[in-house]
Parts: sequence; structure tokens; C-alpha cells
Amino acid sequence: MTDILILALDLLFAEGGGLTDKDEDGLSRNFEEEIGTNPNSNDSDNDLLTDGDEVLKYKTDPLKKIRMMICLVIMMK
Ligand SMILES: [Ca+2]
Ligand SMILES: [Ca+2]
Repeated sequence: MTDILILALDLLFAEGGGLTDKDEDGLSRNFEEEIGTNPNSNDSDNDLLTDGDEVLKYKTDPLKKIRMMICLVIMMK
């Protein structure tokens, strides 16, 4: 049983596995695939806020660019 658990964890954390965060935006590959963001890009909509910051910190849509002024105001807080 333990061997199976270790094997499953190895698969999840292995290169390209579901729980890896290759683009280092704070979101796992599985989560990014679920919400539709690019697991190979830390800023899927290219608005200068990372996918992780948009989802976890600013609660903005990581697939829609937000206007630069709003972005700057948020970042300055
Ligand atoms: Ca990403
Ligand atoms: Ca973004």
C-alpha cells in the first residue's frame, strides 16, 4: 500500500506532473488546466500580473487583461 502511495506521489510531482508548477506562478498544473490558464506561462493574459497573483491575491480573471491603470493601482496597495 505504501509503495502505491509513493508511486502516485512520484507521478504527481514528477516533471510535468499534475502538482508541479513549471511556470512558478503559484498554481499547480492540474489547477491551471482546470481554470483554463496556461501551465507553461506565469501570465496567461499578458497583463503583467501573474496567474497566481490574479487568482490568489487580486481575485481578477487570469484570462482577461485588466486595464493597466487598475493594475498599477492594485500593485501600489
Ligand atoms: Ca500559468
Ligand atoms: Ca495575468
